[in-house]
Amino acid sequence: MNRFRPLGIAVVGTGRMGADHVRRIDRVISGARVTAVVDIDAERAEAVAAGVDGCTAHTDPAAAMAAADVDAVLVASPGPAHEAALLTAFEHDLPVLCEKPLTPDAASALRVMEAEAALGHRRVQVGFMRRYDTEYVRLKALLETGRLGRPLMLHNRHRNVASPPFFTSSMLISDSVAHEVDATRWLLGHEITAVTVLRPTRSAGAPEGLRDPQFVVLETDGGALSDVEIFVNCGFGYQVQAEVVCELGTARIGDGHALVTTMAGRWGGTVAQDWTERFAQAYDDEVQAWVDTTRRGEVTGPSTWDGYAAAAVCEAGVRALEDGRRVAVDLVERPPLYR
Ligand code: ISE
Repeated sequence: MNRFRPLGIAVVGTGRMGADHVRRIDRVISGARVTAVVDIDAERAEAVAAGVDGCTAHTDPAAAMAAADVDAVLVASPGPAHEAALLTAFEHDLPVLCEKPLTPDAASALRVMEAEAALGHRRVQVGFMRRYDTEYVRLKALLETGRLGRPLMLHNRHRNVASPPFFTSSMLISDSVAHEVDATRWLLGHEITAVTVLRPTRSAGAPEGLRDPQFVVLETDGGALSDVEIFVNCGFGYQVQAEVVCELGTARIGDGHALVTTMAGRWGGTVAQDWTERFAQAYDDEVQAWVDTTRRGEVTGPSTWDGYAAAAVCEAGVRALEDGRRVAVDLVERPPLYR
C-alpha cells in the first residue's frame, strides 16, 4: 500500500449495504476509492462498477483481491459468505472492514479468529457501526467518567418498519439484536454470560410464522442486565433507543429529538425509516476511521474477538428462543492478540 495515494478498496457484495458503502467511499469520505466490486450477480456488479471511475467488476472475491490496485477489502456480502471472503483476504494479508455479523455462528467466527491470530496481527474491523454514532459515543464517554456510578441495567428498544421477506424468527436475534449484544458489551465493558428470550403475543403486522416482537434479556459478568425489545414490523419507523440505569442516575439516547416543530396546536417531528438514514453519520465516520487507520497501517475498532463474542451470544439467544429457557454463553479464552 502506498500511503500517498488513495486506499484502493474492493467492495465484496453490492446489495443494499454494499452499494451504500460504494457510494460513501466514492462521494462522501476522503482518502480512498473503490477499485473493484464483487457480486455473484455479474450484472449487478457491472452496474455498480459502471458508476465509479476506474472500478472493475468481478464475481470471484479472490480475483478482485489479487488485483494490484486493491489495498483493502470491505465485506458487505450476506453473513454466510463472510468466512470465505475473510480467509481469502488473510491469504493476501489485506485489511478488512467486515459488515456485521462477522459470521453467522460461533464455530465459523472462531475459525476466522484463529486464522487472523495465526497471521500474528489484527487485520479485521467488524462493522458494528453504532460504536461510531454520536449519541452512543457520548453515552459511552459519560459512563467512562464514572459520574453515574456503576451501570445496573440497560434498556434497549430496536424497531424496524418491516422485515424483508427472507427474515426468520431467529434472525431477529442474529441479525438485529446482534447490534444490542455488541452495544451492551461495548458500553458496559462486560461480557454477556446468559440469554433468555421471552415471546409476547405475535403482532398482527408480522408476516405469517414470524415471532415478532421478542423480548431478550442479556446477563453480564459485571452483574448487569440488558434487555432488548426487538420489533421488526412495527410499521411506523426505525427506532433505536437505549437507557442505562446506574447507581447514581440514568442516561438515555435515541429519542430522535433533533428537530421538533410546533404548529397549528400540535408539536412533533419525523421518525427515520431505516438504518441507512438513522445511522448515516455513524456509517460515514466508521468507514472514514477505517480508511484513516488503514492508511496509517493500524487496525482499530470492533475486533474479530468482538465479532466472535457477538456470534456466540446470538447463537445462545437463538437456542433460548427455540427452547424457551435461559441459555448460558460459552466463550473460549480470549487470545492474547485481542486483550
Ligand atoms: C439489519 O441487518 C441491520 O443491521 C439493522 O441495523 C437492523 O436494525 C435490522 O434489524 C437488521 O435486519
